[in-house]
Amino acid sequence: MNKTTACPLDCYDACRVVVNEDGKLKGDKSHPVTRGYLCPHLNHFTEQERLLLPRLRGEEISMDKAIGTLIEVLKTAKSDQILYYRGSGNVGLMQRAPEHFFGSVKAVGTSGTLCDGAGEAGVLLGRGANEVVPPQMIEESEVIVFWGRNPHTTHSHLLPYLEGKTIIVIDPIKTEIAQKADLHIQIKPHCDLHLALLLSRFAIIEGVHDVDFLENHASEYNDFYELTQTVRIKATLDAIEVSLGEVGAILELMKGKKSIIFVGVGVQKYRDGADILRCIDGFGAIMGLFGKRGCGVSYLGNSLSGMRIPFMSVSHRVSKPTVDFSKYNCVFIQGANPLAQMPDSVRVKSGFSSAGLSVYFGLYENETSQEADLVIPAKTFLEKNDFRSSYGDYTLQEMAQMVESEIGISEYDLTRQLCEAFGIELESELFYLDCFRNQMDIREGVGYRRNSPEIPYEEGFANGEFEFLDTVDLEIDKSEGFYLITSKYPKGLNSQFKRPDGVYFHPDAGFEADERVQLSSPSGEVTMIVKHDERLRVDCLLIYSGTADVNVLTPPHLSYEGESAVYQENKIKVTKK
Ligand SMILES: Nc1nc2c(c(=O)[nH]1)N[C@H]1C(S)=C(S)[C@@H](COP(=O)(O)OP(=O)(O)OC[C@H]3O[C@@H](n4cnc5c(=O)[nH]c(N)nc54)[C@H](O)[C@@H]3O)O[C@H]1N2
Ligand SMILES: Nc1nc2c(c(=O)[nH]1)N[C@H]1C(S)=C(S)[C@@H](COP(=O)(O)OP(=O)(O)OC[C@H]3O[C@@H](n4cnc5c(=O)[nH]c(N)nc54)[C@H](O)[C@@H]3O)O[C@H]1N2
Ligand code: SF4
Ligand SMILES: [Mo]
Repeated sequence: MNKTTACPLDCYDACRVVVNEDGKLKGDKSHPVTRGYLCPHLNHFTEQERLLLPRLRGEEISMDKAIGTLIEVLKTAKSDQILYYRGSGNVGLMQRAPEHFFGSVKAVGTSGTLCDGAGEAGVLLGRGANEVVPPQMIEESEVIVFWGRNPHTTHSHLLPYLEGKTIIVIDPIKTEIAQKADLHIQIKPHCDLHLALLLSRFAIIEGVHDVDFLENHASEYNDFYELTQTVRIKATLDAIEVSLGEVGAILELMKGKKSIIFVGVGVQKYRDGADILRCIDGFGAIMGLFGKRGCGVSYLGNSLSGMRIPFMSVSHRVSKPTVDFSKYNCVFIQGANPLAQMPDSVRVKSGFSSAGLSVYFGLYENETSQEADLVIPAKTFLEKNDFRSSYGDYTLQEMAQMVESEIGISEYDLTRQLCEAFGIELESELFYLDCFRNQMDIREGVGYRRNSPEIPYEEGFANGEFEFLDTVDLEIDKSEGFYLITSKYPKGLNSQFKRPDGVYFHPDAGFEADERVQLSSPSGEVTMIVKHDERLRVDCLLIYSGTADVNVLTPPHLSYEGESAVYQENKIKVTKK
């Protein structure tokens, strides 16, 4: 008999997965998002080479010995010298179980993100809460805007909904969706704030703004209009390399139409990422896109919003993108590969090597497992019980254990052993699973988070009104060098599965395919092999997320709001080797 679970990977789609009698994974036709197919990550999931045995300083050991060693070190370390660092290798809710132990012993955890935090801070400042537009809502819309988001790579189950819709894409790369779009604005990177302000200004000048909506839900819009008037039109259009005709064309296509703007992490990998999202939201408000069927501005949602998490959480935290591993006697890494994925890799690697006991709890061999003192293999999502809440819609799905395996340990079982050794109270696994199950509403065979909105912001904004940005920094980075675009790779998921390599340039950028170039930024230097990609602008270079050493080039700064990494802040100088 077929059994169903859900995909645990860090992805908007949160697919329902059918496991047939031979253990093969398939998409579920009856699920409104998956509609029958999975992506290559899950189609080849069971073929992935994984860690089989625990290791202590290079030597294979038993699981009992591994956990014994960990307990010994944890017992002697002071609580403020223990760091708990969890990544997003598996976004299941039971991944939070170990935090119950680390929170109970008053260890240090992390705050902020390597991902969407700058943008989310902007969303929260404007709207008060972060609600997403589920893909099914596209059926009721007419115009879809992809703004710094690449659905063919990162949200493929949204594509079937796009049939027959007018598509606008704002992206420095001519992505697949840009090639199919009715209008593609190949904007210069880090200029989205300016474009959003100009769009808002011209929307009002041309009278395509939604006065009713603004009077009722965003009454300060005249102040925002004044702010947009501080943008010098011609000089700004020249600087961001967008024409007046293109601004007009966006408004013409959206005028009077039900429109959804899907915004991705691409626009906010900068220190002022929060302001950028807030200006895009501001444009959405000017057009009256909130609280209506078939409309919306949708960023990455918060998969925990409205949910009760029954585990203890850490009370003391340090910023994740800038954490200094060298300060801790025990560093516990779970579901993450910080040596490849955190910014400023040179600093991260040296900090990690001078930490006391470094522990890697994961599925695969990678940069972090290679350097860790103690390696503990995890169980895969098919081998343990969990629940999956989505950040691309409001689904909450049960992930029941599908197979037995001798390999690895689950997050709950490891937590249980640690709690036992320290005399910390922990409920049964069933208790936690029931707690998540009790927060699920099942409608037409699909589980949803209880109290999730049918139409985002239908009840208005959490702060009463939409709050526009009231000051902006309009400076455009004119420093020397190429813009770094570091976006997601189709065949991999951050540093899991197939790893990309090389640096991509437009063929006219002055570098030959296969030649070696030295790339340098204020953060560091690396040598990479050149590949060509005609979809790029000539002033940009592309190094996919997951490429070894890409983060040698990225800075150790936090976004001004949201404690996020800012992967695209540094310009890159290139010299031939
Ligand atoms: N296949 C695959 N899927 C994934 C992932 C993966 O690694 N691989 N990762 C998952 C994760 S962790 C996340 S957070 C999501 C992210 O999903 P997306 O938001 O789609 O992420 P990115 O690919 O980083 O960026 C999207 C687009 O932003 C564009 N961009 C870059 N800079 C700018 C800019 O300054 N302005 C504008 N307008 N556009 C810009 C890029 O060219 C890119 O096409 O994807 C998830 N899905
Ligand atoms: N240059 C650049 N850097 C980036 C980005 C970028 O776009 N460009 N994107 C950033 C973003 S958006 C994100 S979200 C981060 C992601 O960065 P990380 O959170 O570090 O995620 P991954 O690189 O996918 O590493 C996940 C690891 O989790 C482990 N794992 C998988 N499943 C399980 C499990 O069930 N249990 C346990 N214990 N472990 C498991 C696997 O071994 C895998 O190696 O990277 C960020 N870094
Ligand atoms: S990675 Fe995303 S698209 Fe692929 S199976 Fe998982 S949820 Fe679906
Ligand atoms: Mo992410």
